[in-house]
Amino acid sequence: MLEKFERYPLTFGPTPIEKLSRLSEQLGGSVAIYAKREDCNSGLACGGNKIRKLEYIVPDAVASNADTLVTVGGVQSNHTRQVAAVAAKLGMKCRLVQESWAPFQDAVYDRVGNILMSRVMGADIEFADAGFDIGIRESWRRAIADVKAKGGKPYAIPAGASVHKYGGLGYVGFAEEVRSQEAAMGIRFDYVIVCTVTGSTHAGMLVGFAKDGRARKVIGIDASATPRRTRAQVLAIARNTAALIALGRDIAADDVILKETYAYPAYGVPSNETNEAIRLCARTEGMMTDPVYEGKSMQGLIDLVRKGFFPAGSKVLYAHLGGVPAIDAYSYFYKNG
Ligand code: 5PA
Repeated sequence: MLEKFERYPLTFGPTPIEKLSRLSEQLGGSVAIYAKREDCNSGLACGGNKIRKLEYIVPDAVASNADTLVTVGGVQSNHTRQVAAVAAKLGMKCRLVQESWAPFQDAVYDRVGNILMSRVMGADIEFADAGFDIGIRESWRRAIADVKAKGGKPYAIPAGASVHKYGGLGYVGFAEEVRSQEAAMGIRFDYVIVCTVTGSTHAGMLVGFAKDGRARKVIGIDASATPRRTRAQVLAIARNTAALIALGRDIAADDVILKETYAYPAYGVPSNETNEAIRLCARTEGMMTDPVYEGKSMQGLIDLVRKGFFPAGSKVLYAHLGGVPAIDAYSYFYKNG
């Protein structure tokens, strides 16, 4: 599906699929849960889903002769950290705008985790006084203009690398990779669980799995708490990506399956249930998830299993998209484990 697109390798290769036997047993044993470890996909500053997306964006950045990658996210954005790592690897500069997306302040929220790494990797960081929003950001536009005004050549990467013409391609590749792993393992996954915020991870998967009729088996767990906008953005990116790769099939609004009830109390703030899910996964599998994204999709997965959403005998693939560095900025929640 992606043969005609240039890919700049930034990952180690196909990510491992691991069976989560103890978690599956703990949840009753009738559903087999597996994890695809996108959190272990690269040596670039802990990796994560943006590295897979950026493999299809970097060739365009290099071809444009840019000298500075410019992007935006929250203070503890995983995306901005991954862009900083890619810029370092390419020998480019990096300009990051960090907005106040999460209505939350642990003691050293703006010092540890992702932002710490971005600083160490040499990114030029500015804070902007704006709340959560998955759309095109004014602060980002200003930063791009500022780089230009100072004689630099910016390459613009939107929030989450999502609303970019090639933003959906990386996760089309994920679906292709899963298909070949399924063939090697002699199994077929009935569902894929994905955390959804800016939308291109879900959108790419949806397009990739549409090829074998599984678009609606991709279950997005909203962590944005603005699900109407997230749903619309997933659909727009999926349609754009389907056209780009000449999928030969329309993507319908109903193809976007998004569970909207796990993002409370707000983007960037874990609920008690999120934290219980993080602990259960950590204590049964030694697999860490974060309070902003993957902890919420883990919460959704656990709740859906407990509710009987997946028929007995189902094989469910949880896409672990990374994000663990942010947990350092939430130490207050976990001071007793
Ligand atoms: C993020 C996003 P999408 O934005 O592609 O929907 O992915 C959601 C997601 N899991 C899931 C992790 C660990 C993520 O980091 N992170 C954003 C960031 O700024 O870090 C783009 C929001």
